[in-house]
Amino acid sequence: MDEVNFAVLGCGGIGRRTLEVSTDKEHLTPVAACDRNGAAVDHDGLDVDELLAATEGNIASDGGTAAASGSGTDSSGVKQTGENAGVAASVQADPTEEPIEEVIEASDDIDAVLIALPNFEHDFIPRVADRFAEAGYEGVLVDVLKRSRVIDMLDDRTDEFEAEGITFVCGAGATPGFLTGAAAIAAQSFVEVHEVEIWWGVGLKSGYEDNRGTVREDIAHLPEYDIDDAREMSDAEIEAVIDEYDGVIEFEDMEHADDVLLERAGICDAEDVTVGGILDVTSDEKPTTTTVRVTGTTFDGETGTNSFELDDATSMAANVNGPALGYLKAGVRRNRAGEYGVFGPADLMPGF
Ligand code: IKT
Repeated sequence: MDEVNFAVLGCGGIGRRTLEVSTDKEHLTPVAACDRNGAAVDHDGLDVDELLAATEGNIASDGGTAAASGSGTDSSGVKQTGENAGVAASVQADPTEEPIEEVIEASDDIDAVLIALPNFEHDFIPRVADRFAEAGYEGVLVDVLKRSRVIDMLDDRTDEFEAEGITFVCGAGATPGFLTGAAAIAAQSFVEVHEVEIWWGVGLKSGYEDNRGTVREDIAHLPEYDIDDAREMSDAEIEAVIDEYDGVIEFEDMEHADDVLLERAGICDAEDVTVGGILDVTSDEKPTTTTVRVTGTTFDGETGTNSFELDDATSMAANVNGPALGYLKAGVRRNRAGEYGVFGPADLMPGF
């Protein structure tokens, strides 16, 4: 494929690891990165090593991604409990109060933008997309959002994206994302899919600092909390919740968009998809093997379950950021072929 210039909005764990993974991938050149404090733009390609060294251990307590929106109501609203320079510490960056605006202004030669921002307000990522559309951006937007209800908000913008020439790839992390795509492949044996069970395991002892944003989003799935609680809680309060569970939290019936993304691809009903998993912040070992199980009936009347397992040795960082960049490239292919609108991971797999 031809070269792809891309930008990353948000330089917390996901943003930084995506930049790192991209250096091992072909045809990908990161040309812009920002967080709430600053923006780095270099049309010849960022020096990723320098940017990572400058931001490592130097991110805000919310993961450094929360308020890359610039100001006011565009902030995702996480309570700020510390001040760090973030991207602005890089020699390639300038401090700015309008980081997303800086990237939009530089977006003429940007083929794809990875939105690596947490979504503590459900319409936050759709509103970021609006800003690109209103500025006349023509290219790919990719997000790693989790919540099912955001997909409808993006679908509502399909006409606008098509008119502007935007290809939006939504839910492109691990789950939804990698595992949704795996379910779409596993469903190919069947003419009717009865059930999709997604079960993940994540060990985040050394990776905890880098993934505070993800852990915060996970806490919002516990029955006693919601997204507003998770947004408002201080870091100490989040850690107190984790301590209540002795560092190992099991999640059931998570509102993850794998369900609507599989339904809109015609594979099964959203209500037949379940997502759950175990997060262990006391160990880097996965507490359980990440598995996708797809049960269905074949054309010749057999009922079977196709299973897809991730290796226990592959990290969450590998399983989120590799697929995110893979879906980004798939989005660029679609965009260059003139296909615009909203695509989920299952739409980029064999049809059902
Ligand atoms: C996500 O970031 O996609 C969701 C997180 C789960 C990641 C699963 C990775 C599994 C693996 O590496 O084996 C979580 C719900 N925050």
